[in-house]
Amino acid sequence: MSTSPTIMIRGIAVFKAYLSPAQQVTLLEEARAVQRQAPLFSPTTAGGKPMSVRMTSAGKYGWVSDTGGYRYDQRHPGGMAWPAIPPLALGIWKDLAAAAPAPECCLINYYGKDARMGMHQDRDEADFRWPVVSISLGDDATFRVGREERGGPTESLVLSSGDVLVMGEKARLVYHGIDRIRFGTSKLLKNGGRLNLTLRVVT
Ligand code: MD6
Ligand code: FE
Repeated sequence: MSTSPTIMIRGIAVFKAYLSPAQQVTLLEEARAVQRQAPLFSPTTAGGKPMSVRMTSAGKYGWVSDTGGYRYDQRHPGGMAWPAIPPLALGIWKDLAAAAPAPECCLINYYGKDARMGMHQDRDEADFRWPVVSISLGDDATFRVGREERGGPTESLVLSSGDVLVMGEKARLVYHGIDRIRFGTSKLLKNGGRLNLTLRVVT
């Protein structure tokens, strides 16, 4: 595994093709095992609209969003505790976030054909000294990056299966989102689409 970024974009370190095709298959199997225990669900925004992305989590905390607002919770909406974080994802965290404590959440987002994610900041965690590590599997997606304030010019890059990015330090609170996915560009997921795993320290 390489440890110097392929590119930096607004302080975000991007590691293209960090995972080999075989590692991508392993991580996908680990993510599927999480989904069997903690099925993907469709969160609603605090305003009550369904999000186009389906989600689940692994680790001590998972991210949930419903009409009561969004928060980290120790239970899946179905009432069960979250499964353990996939081992391959933990290994990536140890490589790329070596100075940080162990991650407490691995959020898994699934994007079908028309899913996207609006521009947002990740700021529900207690300590912004620790980075968010993000792993992409499956179809290509356009990742958009702004600045620490809403609005203004943005830059974008295409994330492909096996790419990893680290959003930390000065980039920890930049706005970012997923414009759209390029459905069918990868054969990794049998029915197409994209999985994104993000690892964080929550408390
Ligand atoms: C995604 N990623 O790639 C959405 N957040 O599907 C995120 O929202 C994200 O990639 C924080 C840090 C890295 C990320
Ligand atoms: Fe995010």
